[in-house]
Amino acid sequence: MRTPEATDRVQLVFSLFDADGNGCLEADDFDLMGERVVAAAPKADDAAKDALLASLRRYWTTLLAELDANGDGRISPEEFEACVLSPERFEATIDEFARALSAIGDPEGDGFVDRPDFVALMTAIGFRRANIEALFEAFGPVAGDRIPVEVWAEGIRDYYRPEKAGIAGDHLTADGGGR
Ligand SMILES: [Ca+2]
Ligand SMILES: [Ca+2]
Repeated sequence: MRTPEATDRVQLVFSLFDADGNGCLEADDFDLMGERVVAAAPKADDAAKDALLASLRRYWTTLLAELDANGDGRISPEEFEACVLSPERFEATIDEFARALSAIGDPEGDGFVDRPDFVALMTAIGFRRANIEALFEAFGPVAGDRIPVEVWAEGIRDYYRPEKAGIAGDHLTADGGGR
C-alpha cells in the first residue's frame, strides 16, 4: 500500500536531493549534499562526518542499481518514485543514512540532538524553517529542548515507509515543504 502522503514525501526528497537543481539525480548531487550537511555540523568528529558521507554514497549507488530503468546513469523523478513501490530494497540503505544523519546531530554523544543542531542540518538538506520546527515539535522535545537521537532516526525511517500517513515527517511536506 502506498499513501498520498508517502508520494508527497518522496517527491520532496527528490527535489531537495537534486542539489544542483538540474531535474535529475546524479552522483554529483550526493557529493554536493554531503558537503552541505557536513558544513552544517562543525562540532561533529571526522568519524561521524565520514559515516554521513559514506551513507550518502551508498544512497546514490542503491538508487542507481535499483531505479535507473533506462540505464542513463541518472535518476529521473519518474524513476525515483518507484522507490516507494519496493521499500524492502532500500531498507538497509535508509537505515544507514538515518543512523548517520541523526548521529552527526549529536556531536557530544549524549544521545540527544539539540534544536539548533537539528535546524542547521535540516536547513542544509534544504527543508524550510517552519517545516523543520514543526517536525522538531512533533518529535516531542524533552527538557533542554532536545530530542533523542533514536527518535530522529526512526522518524527518518518512517519518512520513507510507503504505507505511512499522519507521521511526524508529514510536517516536512506541509505547504510544499521545499525551498
Ligand atoms: Ca541533479
Ligand atoms: Ca535514468
